[in-house]
Amino acid sequence: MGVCRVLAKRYALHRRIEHVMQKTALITGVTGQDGAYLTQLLLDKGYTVYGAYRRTSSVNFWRLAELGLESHPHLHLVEYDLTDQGASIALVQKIQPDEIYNLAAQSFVGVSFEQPATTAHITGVGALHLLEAVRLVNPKIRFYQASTSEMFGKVQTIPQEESTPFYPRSPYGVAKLYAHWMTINYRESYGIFGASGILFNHESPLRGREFVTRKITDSVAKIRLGQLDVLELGNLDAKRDWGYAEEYVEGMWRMLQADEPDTFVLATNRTETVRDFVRMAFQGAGIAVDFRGTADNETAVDVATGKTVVRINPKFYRPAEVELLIGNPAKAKAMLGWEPQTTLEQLCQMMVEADLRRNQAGFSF
Ligand code: NDP
Ligand code: GDR
Repeated sequence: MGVCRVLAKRYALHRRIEHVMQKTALITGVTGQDGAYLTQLLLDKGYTVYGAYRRTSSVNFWRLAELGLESHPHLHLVEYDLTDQGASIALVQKIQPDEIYNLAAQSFVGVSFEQPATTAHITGVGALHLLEAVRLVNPKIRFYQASTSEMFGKVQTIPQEESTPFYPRSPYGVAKLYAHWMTINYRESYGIFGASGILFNHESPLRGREFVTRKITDSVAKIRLGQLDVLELGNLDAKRDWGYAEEYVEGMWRMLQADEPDTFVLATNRTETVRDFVRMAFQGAGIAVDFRGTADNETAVDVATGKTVVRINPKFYRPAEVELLIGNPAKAKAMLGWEPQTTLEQLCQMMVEADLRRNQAGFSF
């Protein structure tokens, strides 16, 4: 009887410690690529996660569903729009999170030229709304801002690192730069733990189909399966530093576990052209392609059949382009122990295989 009571007491104490140690996180942009992977990571670590999504006529949780998280008992999906200051304060007040990951954004560079003001409101001022909520509700809440290599834009030095000067080339890049500096300003003005992750492009089978890597792997899969004839693209010469999204969300989490708030670059330190990625994706689907012609007349031809499988459509060009990105993640490695593991070849293969599977099943988001 005595032993039982001691064990019961010990169990209760253990549960109390567990409860104290169990953290609560708010993730904005939970329906996006990074939101899904970060939700998975934090749930695996025992967090209670509040995933914020905005109201639309048909909200889509397909990424959470793919990861099997949609009905996880510790995931609470809450409706929230980043552009609403009052709603930001109310949400933070209600949830009282230990950590906030601000992943919500109008994140498509191309669209930011068509909708610069919407992009500024969501991607720029939206971050300020959350920072204000942290300042007013509880300045001890740790805040992560999803900054981007697009802030480097017209690059001045190679590779880009935390101290490289910024020169954004799109309304999206400008809006993100505002949010980045506001995060630093709240860190310096109010002592808020505001971390800014300058993340280079990161991709995965959960990437949206409007972004070039997934557009390519999805189209290559369709061409392989006879569901599409030609893939139309814009600038094939653009060079990007592409990493694997699941690894990058781990970097976000590490930034919020550090002793001090800081700014970190996450990247692979390798850059390839869009053309290289196209070749790699076709190869992953068992198709060898040959590029012919130049500029607007460039095409890629299936070597086995002689059919044109890629052509240029100038409508995918941008008014101002970011030509070359390559990041140096040395600071993240030294201070956070973060390093990319997956090669671009592995990442591309993973995406092609996922898209072959989905398109074969007649289902692709
Ligand atoms: P996604 O485009 O996949 O996700 C963006 C998310 O923001 C979606 O959940 C979207 O919701 C949500 N959102 C958009 N507008 C609002 C709004 N007004 N209120 C609330 N939520 C909103 O982006 P990623 O997951 O790829 O990226 C995550 C973050 O990291 C973004 O901020 C992006 O700009 C940034 N980033 C991304 C990089 C990358 O390579 N992936 C690199 C560097 C930075 P809905 O589903 O309704 O559209
Ligand atoms: P990016 O990604 O603009 O780098 O922003 P995206 O995949 O859209 O473009 C990469 C490069 O490919 C060129 N490109 C095309 N792009 C698209 N989307 N569609 C095409 O048909 C096409 N053809 C060529 C683009 O011109 C560009 O040079 C992404 C987003 O996730 C941002 O939110 C994030 O901040 C940055 O990565 C880092």
